[in-house]
Amino acid sequence: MCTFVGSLIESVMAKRYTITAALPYTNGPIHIGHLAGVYVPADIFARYLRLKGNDVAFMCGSDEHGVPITIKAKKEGVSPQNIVDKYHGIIKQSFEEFGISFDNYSRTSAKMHHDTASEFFKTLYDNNEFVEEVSQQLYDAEANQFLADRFVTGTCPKCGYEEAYGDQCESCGSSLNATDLINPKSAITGNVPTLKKTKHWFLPLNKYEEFLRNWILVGHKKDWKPNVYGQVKSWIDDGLRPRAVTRDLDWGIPVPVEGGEGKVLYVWFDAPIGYISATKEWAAREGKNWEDYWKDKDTTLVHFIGKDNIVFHCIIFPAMLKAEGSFILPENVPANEFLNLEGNKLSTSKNWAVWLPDYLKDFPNQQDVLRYTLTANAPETKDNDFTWKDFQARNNNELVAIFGNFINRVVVLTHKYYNGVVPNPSNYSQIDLDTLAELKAYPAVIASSIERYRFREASQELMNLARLGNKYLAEEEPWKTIKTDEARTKTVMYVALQIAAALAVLSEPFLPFTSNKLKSILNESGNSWDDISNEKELLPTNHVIGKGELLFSKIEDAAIQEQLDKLEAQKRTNEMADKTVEPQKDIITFDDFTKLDLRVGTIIEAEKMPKTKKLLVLKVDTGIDVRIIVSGIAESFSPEEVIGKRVTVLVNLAPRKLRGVESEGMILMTENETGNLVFVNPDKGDQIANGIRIS
Ligand code: B3M
Ligand code: ZN
Repeated sequence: MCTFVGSLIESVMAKRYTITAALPYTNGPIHIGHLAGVYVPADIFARYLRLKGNDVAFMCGSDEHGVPITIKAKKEGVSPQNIVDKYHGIIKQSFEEFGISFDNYSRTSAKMHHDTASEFFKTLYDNNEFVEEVSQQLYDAEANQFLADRFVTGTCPKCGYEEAYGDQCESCGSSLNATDLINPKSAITGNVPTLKKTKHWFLPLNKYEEFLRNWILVGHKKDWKPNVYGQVKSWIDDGLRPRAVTRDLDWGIPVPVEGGEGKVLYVWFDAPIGYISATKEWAAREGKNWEDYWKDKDTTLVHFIGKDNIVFHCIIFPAMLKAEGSFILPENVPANEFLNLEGNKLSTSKNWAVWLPDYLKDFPNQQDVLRYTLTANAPETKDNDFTWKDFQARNNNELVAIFGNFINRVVVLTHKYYNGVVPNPSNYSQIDLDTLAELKAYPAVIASSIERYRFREASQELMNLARLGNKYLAEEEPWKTIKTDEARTKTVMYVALQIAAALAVLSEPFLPFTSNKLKSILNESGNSWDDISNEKELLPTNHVIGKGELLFSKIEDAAIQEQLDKLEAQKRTNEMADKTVEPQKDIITFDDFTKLDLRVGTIIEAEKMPKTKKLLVLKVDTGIDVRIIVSGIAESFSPEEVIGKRVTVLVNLAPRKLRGVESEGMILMTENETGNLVFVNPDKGDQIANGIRIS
């Protein structure tokens, strides 16, 4: 009877969820920014919902159209298909190895997707939901190409950022039309574009303003993240305008209506439909009905994305779904902010990133360490920084020292005292009762954080449970009581084993590899999330646990230094690439040049100019005389450092007074690759006498 009611309640409570994670562009591998912003939180959410017995479709796939792919293909001199095939494989495999539990990872070049997106477009077209318009669009005559989206950059009319794209400003997040850009420039040739007439289909977003206002601004004021809500509000308050959903390109999904020849769907029209096609593909494979996941109002749809995708998921895609008419709308769009790396913005083009395939190679079998670090430090409410030192500290001080240490103690002692058999507890003391009560509260605490998309908080609660275990053992000291009170020791070990078993279940969304390992160590995988709060014994007396094995291992300084060195080398490469060589000055005559009297000299004395930061007063032997030269190098050199230095001196520069000291000449300086000042001194300077002329 009891079981019957229990399972009835459960089946009533189980819900259907469609969880989507932004489709990555297939123009490069996945990096930690993508993981922290989208895929790790989405995976935690999906795994948690499955553990709670819900029906979950967790969908993703490669975004294979759009300008980033075309640009990458042009750069590498291969076809776009070639690029997407390469990166689709790399991305899919690294997600799998990292334990992102997509139910389907599809791709937008799949026939199923082309058909689904075409059909979607046609439905809207047939229902007269588009406005067809011939308008002037930016055109690059040299490249013979209309310039939209990332083919054109220019100044954002909203915030003044100079590198805004034709469809979006990544600085302020505004969604733009290419013709909005101030000083547009072709990303292909660098030319200033001209205007040329072309026909396109526009989705009249203005028509949906009222609906969006009511649905989001009124309906989701309380439950959407403030960063998402705020962005949406500012766009709606600004007024929405019709938006072209077709493009004059040859890479993409052909526009399936009359007059659409030579045109393709805008990538942001087709990409979100990719969530639907991925679901269709999966449902066909699993014998399910895809429409249950997209058209049943009892299904909860949640989009996980990064903050630069908010407009597309909160305004454009919902307007498309609404226009189509038969689809549900997202219940939430928990977009994250950005993750930086060691203080600098992540950048694919500057190779400033930790790439997932590299991580998996450099830290084999340590997926959970990165998952944990990215969660504990997730950019949920503001941009955050990933540092290798923090990564090391999270591992060594939390995963190893708290979680791993607790499990290790429990397992080792259980083997030592009871040959791995769970002992029989006797009378509980107050601390046992309190500890068990605290344990039972954890599933609800962690669940509540996850359900409110607070994954950092949830991960810290999980760690707090391990802390509870450690504290309990430290206070009850079974290693001492074993000599004096066997019954007490049994009770303590029994309670500690229950905590270990709870950790095996509750860690699964965050640390799936660890959870599996722990379940096999404890020889128990049948407990559910809700069992922990119920009366069920998670590890009953006489259950035999498995062999011990370390869950985590310390990460040494050398491994961290290796990563830091890699980044340092990259930084230098970028600095060199960034250095723009100044243009040549106006031509001078030979006579002009011979006016300069340059001599080799030696600095023989040096002191700081009082009350200045920049100036050193140098006494220089020029071979002609010994004279005073005031030089602005004090921020780069101490007086001691420069004494004895061979230098090049412009000796016939008109003397001038600096802070009351007359300076007779100038020391020639330049900058090295890291931007530090260095002396221009004669090669083999030690063999050249002071006073020798340089000409
Ligand atoms: N391809 C990801 C990005 O902006 C973009 C997401 C599509 S989700 C439908 O990098
Ligand atoms: Zn802007």
